[in-house]
Amino acid sequence: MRPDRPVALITGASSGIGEAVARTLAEAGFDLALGARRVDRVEALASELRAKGARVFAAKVDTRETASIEAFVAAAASALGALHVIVANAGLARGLDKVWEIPDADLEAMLRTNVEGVVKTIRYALPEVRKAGWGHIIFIGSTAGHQSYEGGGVYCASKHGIKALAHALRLELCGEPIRVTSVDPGMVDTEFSLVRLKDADRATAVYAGMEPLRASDVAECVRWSVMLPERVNVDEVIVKPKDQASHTGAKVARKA
Ligand code: NDP
Ligand code: 8X3
Repeated sequence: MRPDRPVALITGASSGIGEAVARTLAEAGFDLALGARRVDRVEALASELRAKGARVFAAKVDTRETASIEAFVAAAASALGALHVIVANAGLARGLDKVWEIPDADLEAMLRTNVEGVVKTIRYALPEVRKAGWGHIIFIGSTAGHQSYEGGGVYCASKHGIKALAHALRLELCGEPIRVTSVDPGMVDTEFSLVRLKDADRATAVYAGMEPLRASDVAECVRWSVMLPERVNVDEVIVKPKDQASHTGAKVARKA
């Protein structure tokens, strides 16, 4: 049974979707464990949410580093007494290189963060969720996990990997009081494109003439999946802007 004040652990809570999920779940009565590398941002968010009544643990975590994830999860569980909902959100894309061109640094950053970091977050958090006796693992996948596009081979591979992990974990946890959901957005206006392209004008151009999702729209999908009755498991949510009809950018309605 869902506790009165469940605890949600969110990786990548310093911006975008992770930050929005933190705000939305705080509003819904959750306590929070928030982590990212830019700990100053996470601490500022934590102060704001504490002022609204949530108990919030905030700390630096680098999900490319095994020891960092292990320490973050252990400290969060110790500070808040339990972990129930795990939002494995930390992730990024780097560049638009073709498969044969991608620099090792970008290849490693994407696979270590988007796949290995997610596996290890679950590895360390799952025993705490099992101990708590009620929980939900939320993956933040992508439409890039459903359809690949040129220049996105490794990012798409990482998000296809998330889909595979979510499907496997759903099977593995069947019969336990732990639900598994993958929320897979299309274009969302966050820092994602700036991180990927390292150029403010190019990042802005990604969303030119169309209305992308807001991070809060994706957070609402997370909240909805978690708040549905216990008997319901939302396996997968594919959510795109009304202006985006294909999983890739191939069919996006843009005003001139
Ligand atoms: P942002 O760049 O705004 O946020 C990414 C978050 O991930 C930041 O909080 C960042 O924190 C964190 N992060 C990145 N690397 C690490 C790391 N090594 N350790 C810890 N935290 C890390 O982008 P979004 O909010 O859009 O991205 C969130 C997730 O949503 C990602 O998994 C992305 O793939 C996915 N997604 C995004 C879409 C979009 O169009 N925006 C669409 C579909 C999926 P910090 O840098 O402080 O460590
Ligand atoms: C982010 C969406 O289309 O840029 O996951 O890959 S896309």
